[in-house]
Amino acid sequence: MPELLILIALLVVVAGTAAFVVTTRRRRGPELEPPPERGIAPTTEVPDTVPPELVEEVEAEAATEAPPTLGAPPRLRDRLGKARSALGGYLGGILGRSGIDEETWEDLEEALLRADVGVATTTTMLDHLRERVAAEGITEPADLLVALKEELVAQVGAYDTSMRLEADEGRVPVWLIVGVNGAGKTTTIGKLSARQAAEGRSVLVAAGDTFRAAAAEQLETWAERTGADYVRGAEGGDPSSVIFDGIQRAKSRSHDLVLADTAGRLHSKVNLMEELSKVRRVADREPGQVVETLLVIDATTGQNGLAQAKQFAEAAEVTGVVLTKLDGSARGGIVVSIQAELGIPVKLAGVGETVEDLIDFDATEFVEALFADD
Ligand SMILES: Nc1nc2c(ncn2[C@@H]2O[C@H](COP(=O)(O)OP(=O)(O)O)[C@@H](O)[C@H]2O)c(=O)[nH]1
Ligand SMILES: [Mg+2]
Repeated sequence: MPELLILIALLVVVAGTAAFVVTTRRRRGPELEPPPERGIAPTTEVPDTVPPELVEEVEAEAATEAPPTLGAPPRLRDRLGKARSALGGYLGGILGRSGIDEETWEDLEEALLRADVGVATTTTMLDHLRERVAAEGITEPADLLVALKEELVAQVGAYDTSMRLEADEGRVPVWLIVGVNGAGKTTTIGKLSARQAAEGRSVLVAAGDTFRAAAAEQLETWAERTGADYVRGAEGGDPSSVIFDGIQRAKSRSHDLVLADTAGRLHSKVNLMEELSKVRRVADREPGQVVETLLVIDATTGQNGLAQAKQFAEAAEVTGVVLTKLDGSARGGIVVSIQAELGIPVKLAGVGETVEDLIDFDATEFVEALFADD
């Protein structure tokens, strides 16, 4: 009976499609699931005969129920309060003079050091600026500041700040997040996870900080909030295994990206840097591939952050820095010295504690924000 066969075939196709839809929805996590009572999208639900006022109502309601999107990121200059005031006073003094003299150079040096640019980088930059002033015949303090801005932008902007998302065929891209305790690793993972979800990627976060159970719980909360898949291990467990488990799960569920948290300190006597090297090796093993190793540095730790960066860069092949707490009492100049001395680009800046408070680092915007006088 051909009719019966066709009917059976149709039923199989319909059931298959329904099962596929159900599983894909599950994978997106509970937060992104549409409310159960509505079922289908409101635009298809509205019959042609519904009066226009009602259509508007339905659509307006639907808009508020849409999957979570991220608001616009804050502007750096609105958050960089302390960093600006560190420079501000000195720059005012320099501009107030009728020409460029030794005192001007001393003030500039003091301003850069106070802004946390660091001795080595400040010296190099000012030497270069002096040459330029001589060569270009700059005599006005205002022109000197313009030249200084240009030097800073050139120094800070000489790096590729893009984030890699592609891995080799069949491998899962991993972003490994490293840094000392309290720097803002877990918070940054939450922000990154939200951003990736908003861009349409499915993310798995792996709780590689097994030092405290609370750390895994904090990450779990972020995962739930941002609709990410999540893997954790036992407290005091092996961080490499947790991350490797996460990668395998991400592979089997076809996630687009693994964000791996790590500890800033350890239970065992194993050296933190040795442990991180191991974590990186394991995470880079098939099916995983570490495409970014992001070092999170608390900008308020000033030049101390530079010392940390040196250590981590040796252990974990750091590809970029996330500079957090630029909204706090940070003075910002650490950006310049990290890049100048280590050649590692600052790729992202944390400017607050909420999910939106992460911005792509941009050299021109940063320097303009530092010098802004409103
Ligand atoms: N003001 C501010 N606080 C931050 C920022 N990033 C993280 N924090 C806070 O710093 C503290 C430590 O962050 P956490 O992510 O737990 O650090 P972790 O130990 O490196 O994982 C928390 O209270 C965060 O809310 C930021 O960009 N600005
Ligand atoms: Mg943490």
